Amino acid sequence: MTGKKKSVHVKPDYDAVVIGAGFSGLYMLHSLRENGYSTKVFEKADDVGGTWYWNRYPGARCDSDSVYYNYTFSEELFKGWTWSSRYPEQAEILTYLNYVADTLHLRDGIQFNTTINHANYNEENNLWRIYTEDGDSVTATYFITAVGCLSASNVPNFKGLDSFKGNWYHTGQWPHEGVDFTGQKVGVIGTGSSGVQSIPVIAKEADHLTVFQRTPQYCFPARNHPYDPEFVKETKEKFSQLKTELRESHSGQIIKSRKPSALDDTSEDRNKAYEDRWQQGGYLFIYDDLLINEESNETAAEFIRSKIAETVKNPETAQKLMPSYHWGTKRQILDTDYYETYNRDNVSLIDVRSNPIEEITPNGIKTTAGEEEFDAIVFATGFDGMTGPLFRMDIHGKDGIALKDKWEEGSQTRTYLGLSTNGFPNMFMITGPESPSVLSNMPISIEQHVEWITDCINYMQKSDIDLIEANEEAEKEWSKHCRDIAEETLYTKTDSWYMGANIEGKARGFLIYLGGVGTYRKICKEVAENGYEGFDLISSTKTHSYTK
Ligand code: NA7
Repeated sequence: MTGKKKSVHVKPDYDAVVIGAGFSGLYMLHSLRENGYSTKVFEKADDVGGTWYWNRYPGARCDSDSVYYNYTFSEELFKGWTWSSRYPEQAEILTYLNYVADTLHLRDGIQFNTTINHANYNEENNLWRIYTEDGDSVTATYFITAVGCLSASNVPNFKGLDSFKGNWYHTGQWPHEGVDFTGQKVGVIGTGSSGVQSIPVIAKEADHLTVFQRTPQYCFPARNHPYDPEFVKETKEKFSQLKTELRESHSGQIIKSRKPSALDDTSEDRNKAYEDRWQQGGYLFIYDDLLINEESNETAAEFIRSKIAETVKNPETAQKLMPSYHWGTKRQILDTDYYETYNRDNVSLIDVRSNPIEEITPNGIKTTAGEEEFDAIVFATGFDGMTGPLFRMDIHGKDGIALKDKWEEGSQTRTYLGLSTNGFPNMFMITGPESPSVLSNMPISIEQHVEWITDCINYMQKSDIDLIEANEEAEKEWSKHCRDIAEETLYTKTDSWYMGANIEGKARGFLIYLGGVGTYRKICKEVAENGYEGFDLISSTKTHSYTK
């Protein structure tokens, strides 16, 4: 729908304000600048990097193949960088993002050390006012969130945490100077990706490590290895082809040799295929129906359980480590020596499902099985995913409605394409809820959003449109579509942060579009080609500072 509206003409401080200077914010800044828009980025940290700035815990590394885990919008950038290995460590990825920021001269557009704690849409002026924690504010026509999906750390509200006399850390806010656990008794709570990556490394250093596990995980070996220079050379040579393949693929990665169903193979052939992948390392995507068909899924689950039994020497510990939920319906984890770590004399495992944590005491952690003393506690307890980082910014749209209230009322997050939400005009979310986001290769999904948003703003400027707002009906349909697809899979049968289930009181619902990166790209493209179908577009005579 296109309409007209009267608004008071106030020139904003910036065309666009972007929050966050990780993968999303850096490219958004570059793209808007390239198109002539005055843009300001606010970043809480003192440098670029986002997720890769904060997550410095021991063992932190990428679990996407690094040659796909980078920007593809610039051939020059792509060819100017060489990854050392298949799954590089956090420090290397952070260096990559610094390389991008420096090559594209982005730093002068970013205000570091600045937390945004409020953003307010002013209907009369059709402007966003964005407030810093210090009380300063700026105005912008477009408000763009590039805050990542996993940036709001979750430290569970354990009784007595304040009384703990030792040091405690959350994996997502790790001290820059590192932590030396030598000679210490350490407790790690949580066995998601962060716990599984850090546990083997901490175990080597600590005097004793106790792992507090609530849900056991299906881990698959990463078998990280340095890249063969010939492979790197070939990858660079076929840049254009690779870029197209990644963008049109299902998950934003190149995944080889899939078969339709695990049940089409004999159990011998299937186990051989699983065994080959186990030896080779990487994700267990061998059959297309693993996340759809319970029987197929169980074949993968059972294979990993058999590997746990084979690897972990103490049968009682092995039993505790065996998951029973549907394989792959929580975040899949690639590990390095995770199960092997439980064979060490200095590592023990407490199942907090049977023996819940009662409180943190001055000296350690007390479960229903007793108290254990620690010098340090590591919370590998994850994040308030997807919506958490947005809620922490206290965003208010039309009629002063808070995004949190909108999404929590009726217990439902609702977006149109994961890019926009009704009642919040001229606000765009990069990798927002109900887009492919965390179930895709993030940089590829980020690029698609950044390019779509830039095209949309260009369209608005050229067509003299001042305001774009997701239509309520289109939003309802999109949300329903996302949920309908999710219901066809096994994902919704498991409590996970994909479902908002890890945070007490959080609205439940599957927060990711599962139709695939390539399909999603096509849908977004068609929406744009059809004059931004599903959005209300409003124009007035307002002047703007478009400079190209
Ligand atoms: P995750 O995947 O959310 O893992 C958090 C872990 O912490 C998980 O094992 C949780 O158990 C556990 N947890 C959370 N709260 C508690 C309490 N109260 N008591 C005991 N255990 C608890 O976060 P990660 O940081 O590991 O990974 C997140 C993403 O970051 C990952 O996908 C990577 O992309 C990087 P649960 O399974 O909920 O029972």
